[in-house]
Amino acid sequence: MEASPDVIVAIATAPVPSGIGVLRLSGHGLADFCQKLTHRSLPLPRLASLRYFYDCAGLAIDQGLLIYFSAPASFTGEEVIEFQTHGSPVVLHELQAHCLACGARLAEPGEFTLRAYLNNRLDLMQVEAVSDLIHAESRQAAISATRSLNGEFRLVVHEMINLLVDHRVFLESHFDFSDEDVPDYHHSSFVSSIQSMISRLEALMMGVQRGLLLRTGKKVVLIGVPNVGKSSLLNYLTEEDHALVTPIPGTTRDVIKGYWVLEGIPLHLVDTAGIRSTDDLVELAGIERTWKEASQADIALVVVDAAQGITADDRAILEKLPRDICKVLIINKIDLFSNFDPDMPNWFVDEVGISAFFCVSARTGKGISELKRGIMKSLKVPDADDVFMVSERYLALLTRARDALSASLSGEADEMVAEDLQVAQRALQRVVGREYASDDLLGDIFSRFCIGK
Ligand SMILES: Nc1nc2c(ncn2[C@@H]2O[C@H](COP(=O)(O)OP(=O)(O)OP(=O)(O)O)[C@@H](O)[C@H]2O)c(=O)[nH]1
Ligand SMILES: [Mg+2]
Repeated sequence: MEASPDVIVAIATAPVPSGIGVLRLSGHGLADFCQKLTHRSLPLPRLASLRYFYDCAGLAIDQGLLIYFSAPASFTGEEVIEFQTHGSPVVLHELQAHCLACGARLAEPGEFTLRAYLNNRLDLMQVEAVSDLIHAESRQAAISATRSLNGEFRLVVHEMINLLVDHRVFLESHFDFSDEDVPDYHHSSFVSSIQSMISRLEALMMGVQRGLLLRTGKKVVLIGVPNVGKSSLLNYLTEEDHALVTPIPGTTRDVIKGYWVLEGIPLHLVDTAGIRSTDDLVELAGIERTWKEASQADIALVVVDAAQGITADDRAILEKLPRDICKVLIINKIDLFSNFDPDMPNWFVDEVGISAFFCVSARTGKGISELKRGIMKSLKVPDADDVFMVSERYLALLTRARDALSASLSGEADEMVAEDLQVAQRALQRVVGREYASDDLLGDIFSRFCIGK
């Protein structure tokens, strides 16, 4: 991907009737576009100017605000014009058509941000933060993305690179002037400096892991025999009437997905067809899907009916679930008893491999807050003070840097220590650097964007 001198245009807002809509142009020589679309010259940069906007036929189609940004003080680093129209998709399309007729071309997804990157307005981490912010599914995810966009993460990494450079300079001078009076490098201040860098890296890694959890969330599947209240629980937890609930066993036949944000963490909750032996082809196909969903889940909520107790069929489900997923047993319908006692011996918990069990009622909500706390615990949220919304790639680089620093502490010769420090520095430079970004990587990152960004 290379910078192109074309003027690009895109509708930056969602294509639905709304309060305002924004059409964005970026490139050079935008005075001509301004003249043709508004019949007036460019206003002063960064000042909102009230204008009529004209279509290809020269008719005023809307009146709104025009803001001009001169290069390089704009999002893309080029000249940019934003037309703020009334949010009519028709108006926006007509104005876009006029821009195309004046020689602009339609922007590719993410092309505005790509230009910002190519013109050094944003580094790669900030580019990804823009994408994360757009796709943020919770308030915490948005706040974290904004912090990455502001470069807080980058700042910490830069600080560490500078420290490593200092250490390397010191070591190199040791090689060059080894006959002279340069103090031994393996002194305690080196060890404590590297140890503190390792701790800072580990804190960063925790922050990134927490950010990843906030961004991607976890998949939680509700599974069990028919009629135990899986769909009722889906509806209760998501506070939406997603799934049909009836007293007829086998009501749910397909996979039903609900979105649930638990303490800022997006959970993709999946209700499934109840598992039983049946000749009904539709139900069988549904049950096949249940197992497929379970095989991809992070957590399985295995639901049983308090009135039935744990049956052989329930046990069979627990045993058939993949070993590596977290299994939480939910005993539902406890409202049917005045004082429900689960009578769950420890040996049973161990034998069926569940991490916890909860007694709840999807009808009255009893026990649900304990269940929520239990699910939070199963999510193993990394305990980080800072949350960084950066891509998973950075986690691997931070890990490499951390490992190289740990190795440097046991390096026997100065040359080996120097080499470890260099590996760590390179890994950190790749976190913040531009020079290592291959075309493939850029393509990957920018393809996640929407048109107009
Ligand atoms: N008393 C009581 N009834 C419940 C509770 N949860 C669900 N039910 C009832 O149990 C019946 C089955 O509930 P569903 O949520 O459809 O059960 P399901 O596990 O999704 O069933 P299938 O889709 O057939 O697998 C319905 O009549 C619900 O009203 C509960 O906590 N207490
Ligand atoms: Mg159901």
